[in-house]
Amino acid sequence: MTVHSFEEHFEQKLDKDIAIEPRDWMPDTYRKTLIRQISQHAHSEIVGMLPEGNWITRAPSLRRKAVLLAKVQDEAGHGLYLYSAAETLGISRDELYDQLHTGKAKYSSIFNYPTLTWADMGAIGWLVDGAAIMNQVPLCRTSYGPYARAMVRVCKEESFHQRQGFEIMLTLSKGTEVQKKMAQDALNRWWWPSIMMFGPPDDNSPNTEMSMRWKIKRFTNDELRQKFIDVTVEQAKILGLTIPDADLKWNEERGHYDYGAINWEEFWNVVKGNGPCNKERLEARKKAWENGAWVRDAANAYAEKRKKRLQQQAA
Ligand code: BYC
Repeated sequence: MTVHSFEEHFEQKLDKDIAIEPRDWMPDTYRKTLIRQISQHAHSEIVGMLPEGNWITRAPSLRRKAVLLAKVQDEAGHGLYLYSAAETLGISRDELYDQLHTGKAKYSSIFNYPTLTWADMGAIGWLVDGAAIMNQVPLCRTSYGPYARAMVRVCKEESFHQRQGFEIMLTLSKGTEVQKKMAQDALNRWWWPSIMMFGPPDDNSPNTEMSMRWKIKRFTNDELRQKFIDVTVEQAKILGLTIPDADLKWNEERGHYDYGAINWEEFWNVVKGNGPCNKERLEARKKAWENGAWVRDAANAYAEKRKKRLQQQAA
């Protein structure tokens, strides 16, 4: 096949919604943008363990502790599926971690905010995992096979995460005055960062156009943000909590909620590394990497020894 026919074959697969697989020919820029998106997604899962991990020892009951522990473990698993999917594109795990540790690769802005009270566990599950589901369900149909397949399992687990968060919020909002206040305070702090998670507005999103054409993204940032707001406003009504946006209003003509101006300056500031917890999060990941050196060394030594034994047996 000529380069031209390779390209044609790739385009035909995209047109027919046939998944692109690791051994298929793909444009270099398609490979690069996938590595960028999948690895940033993986880093987000792993860094995302930190804000909630902060509350495992202080969960208010054994049941809450067990549920939170399971959720945080799920996130480690999501990171592993995603790193494995990125590796199928020809980048090593070491390189991926290095990009995170040197600040070359991004991770989601949302995980640079602190978790101040137990209600934050509710708000994260309800809003952050809710936003993640909205973004990730369409990714089950993303054009790259290994990424799409990883997303199927991730989304199943995310729905449990969202429900456990909503249940915490429901319990608090139906509890004492103090508990209700805690829930409202958590909603006030997490609402805007959650709607920023979907990324910059479409007219300022350099990657969207190409990613939509390649069917990596199935919806634009603003489309997903609107869907999330429409669904979540109704859920807030069930909780009896108030979304902290004075301009939030149902628009009959559009069939959607209108919402107030997003502080994009805050978003870019966090993305650039200047959010409340950026330094702390990166330090924690680097420390975990350094402290894990002996495990990697031991695993390598064992693998080496086993290889030698097998070679001796075969000789
Ligand atoms: N934070 O052209 P754009 C989760 C960057 S959920 C930081 O629109 P794209 C979890 C973007 O990378 C969170 N950076 O980009 C939930 C780009 O910079 P580069 C993870 C952001 O890729 C609960 C630049 O801004 N989910 O893991 O077309 C518990 C311009 O943006 C953000 C995913 O990663 C942000 N929020 O669209 C635990 C989902 N937004 O790379 C864990 C998969 C944008 O050019 N990813 N930037 O230097 C996606 O769907 C897309 O990558 C995005 C951004 C919608 C996030």
